[in-house]
This record gives sequence, structure tokens and C-alpha cells, in this order.
Amino acid sequence: MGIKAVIFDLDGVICSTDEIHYRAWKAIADAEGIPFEREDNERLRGVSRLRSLEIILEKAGRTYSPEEKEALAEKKNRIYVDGLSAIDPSSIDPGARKALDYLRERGIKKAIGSSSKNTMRILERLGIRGEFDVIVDGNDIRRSKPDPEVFSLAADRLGLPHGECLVVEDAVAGIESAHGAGCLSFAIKDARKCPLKDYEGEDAGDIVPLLERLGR
Ligand code: B16
Ligand code: MG
Repeated sequence: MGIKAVIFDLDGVICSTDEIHYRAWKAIADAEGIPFEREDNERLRGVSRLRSLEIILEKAGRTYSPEEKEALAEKKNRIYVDGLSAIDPSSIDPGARKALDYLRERGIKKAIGSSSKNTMRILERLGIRGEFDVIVDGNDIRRSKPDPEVFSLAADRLGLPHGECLVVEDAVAGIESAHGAGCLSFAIKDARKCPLKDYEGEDAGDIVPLLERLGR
């Protein structure tokens, strides 16, 4: 089989921290009187904290100074980190759990490629930090998705040709990033609308039949 490793996005693939991000940004937008709905939130998937804020501020009635932006991003992160106290091992997406178990049984390598600077905290809370061969997060990269850096670095740290790594993503920005890195991609949720995807499914568990098929 051509696929030697699977690189998982975290937020929206391994667990539903996307909902906690949404509620934290909604609190910031409401306090600033800026319109912000779930459809606006789709554009924040996979992109950095500061870039997310800039997207939200597109609908603001005024401009914000760099200091104001920094303060709002920090405030959002405090609300978000508070929200993370609600997650535990039961918060792991069942499809992702199925995929991780399958990969362990087959000896296929597993990695995380996330834009989040809170990745380690989240993996600790989920109790799965030790399950991954490689973890690349928002602290390791200079350019967030859709830039290829995160998946390029993950494939390099796995020591594999990029084309032998399958990226599982819920964000259009994440599929663009995987494509730019020369990795194969598996799109779920919002990412399915991205024409650059290689494969798609309902959740991360659907990589199991794909790998079975490709392995035949
Ligand atoms: P943080 P992923 C991304 O995680 C989220 O999808 C995105 O909404 C968030 O802005 C970004 O992490 C940064 O997160 O504020 O915790 O550093 O999808 O790449 O796992
Ligand atoms: Mg995501």
C-alpha cells in the first residue's frame, strides 16, 4: 500500500473543539457589536488565532489597532482555554478513535498537524498524546494553514515521502495546505467542498475502508 502514515488535523477531526472556538469568538464578537454567525465561523477553521480575528473584524464598523487586536486575541484564548476544561477522553470523536485503533493494529504511523497553539493541552485532556509518532502544532510553524508548512514539517519529521502521507482535514484551508505539501488528503465536513481533496468521507473513521481498499 502507498500510504505509510496518516496525519490528523486536531480541531474538528479528532474532537469538536471547533464548537468551543465558535462560542469563544461569538462572545468576543457580541461584546464588540460585530455580526458573527456560524457561517462566518466556517472561514476560521484551520487558520491562526490572529487571522481568525482579522476575518471577524472585516464586519466591524471601525479599524482596530495592533494592540487592540492582540488584547482581543488573548481574551478569546482565555475564554477558549476555560472551555477546554469540559473535554475529556469521552470527547474523542468515535470515527477518529476507530481510525487510530486501526492504524495501531496495522503499524501505520500517526501524526497530528494542527494550527492550534493549544494542541498539547487538548491531547493531554483527551489522554492520547502518547499515541502519535509526530506532533506538529501552531508553536512549530511560522505560517498557518493554508500554507503547506504544517503538513510539510509533519511528513519530514515522520521521515517519509510526502506523497505517502494521508492528511485528514475538516477545513478547506487544511486541504489546500496538504495539497501544497504534496500529501494526499481526506476531506470531511466543510472541507468536502474543496476541489483539491483526493478522498472524502463522513468522519475520520471512513479512512478505514479507504485504506483497506488501497491495501488490496
Ligand atoms: P489556537 P486545527 C485550528 O486548529 C482551528 O481550526 C482554528 O479555528 C484556530 O484558530 C487555530 O487552530 C488556532 O488555534 O487559538 O488554539 O492557537 O484545525 O488546525 O487543529
Ligand atoms: Mg480543523
